[in-house]
Amino acid sequence: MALKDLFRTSLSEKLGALFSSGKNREEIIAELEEQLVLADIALPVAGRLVAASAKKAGGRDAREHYARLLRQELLAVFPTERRLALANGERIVLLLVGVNGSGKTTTAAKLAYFFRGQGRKVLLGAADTFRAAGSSQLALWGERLGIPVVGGDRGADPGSVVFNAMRSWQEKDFDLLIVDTAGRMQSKENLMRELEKITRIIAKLAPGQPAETWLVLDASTGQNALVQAEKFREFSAINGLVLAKLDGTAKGGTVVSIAAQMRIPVLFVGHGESEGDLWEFSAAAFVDSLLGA
Ligand SMILES: Nc1nc2c(ncn2[C@@H]2O[C@H](COP(=O)(O)OP(=O)(O)O)[C@@H](O)[C@H]2O)c(=O)[nH]1
Ligand SMILES: [Mg+2]
Repeated sequence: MALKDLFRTSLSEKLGALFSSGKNREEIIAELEEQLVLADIALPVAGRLVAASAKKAGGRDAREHYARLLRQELLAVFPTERRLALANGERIVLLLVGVNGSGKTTTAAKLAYFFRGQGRKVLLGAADTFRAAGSSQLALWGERLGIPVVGGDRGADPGSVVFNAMRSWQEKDFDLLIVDTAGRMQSKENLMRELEKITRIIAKLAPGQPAETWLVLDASTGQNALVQAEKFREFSAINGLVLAKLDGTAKGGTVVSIAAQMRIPVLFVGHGESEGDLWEFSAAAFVDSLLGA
């Protein structure tokens, strides 16, 4: 399945019916907002999208313009498209952070599979030594996918796992090191300190790194994902989002809400529990999926 097919049925049909109905401008505006909210776009975001479309539509007949204008407004929610720069032999450390259960470990495995599929040499670092199964869960993925994993025992210092993983990454000429981290600590301060320490170790062994710190969010939790995101933003320099568990939300509007409120590029979306259930995010394909292309 392609990204543009993930949400094809929900909003697109409703809007199609709305735009081809004989309703007047005010009715269309009201119903448009309602439909966006029903598609899981947060009310303030839906309100802004509709107001912006209505303003641009001006006095013209709403029906002819709204579909096009709404598409433009939705695309504008995703201003920055980034691709991970692995071209030209660039070598990258990618740190995955997020709360417990958001999908980090699964995403680490999916990303490893994705980039290996692009011909990259990938190493996984299992720095979630806090949770009993955290490190071995990634080791199992590594075994299944044939991708090497550097880990540590339960309770081991995550910093030392990262240190060892960095050494392997450098000595054995891997293109990409994907570091999975713990999402839960006894306190927020512990988690913060641990992530800071990991970041420091990476920066010391490879100055300028980590180039990438991605926040993995459980998109099926809607507004709660945003609350989590804000917490993490307080203490890590996040420069990319991965929205996991989109299969747990029928409508996809959560992606719009998160992107609109975070203003951090959405880089990948997860939609299922297997290694292949990951898509590199494209705003155009995603908006096509929401509105029907
Ligand atoms: N349906 C679905 N489940 C997912 C997805 N990503 C992760 N999961 C599941 O969510 C649970 C928690 O994921 P995990 O990777 O362990 O989260 P972590 O605690 O952040 O490392 C596991 O049961 C995963 O199989 C996804 O995109 N879709
Ligand atoms: Mg995990």
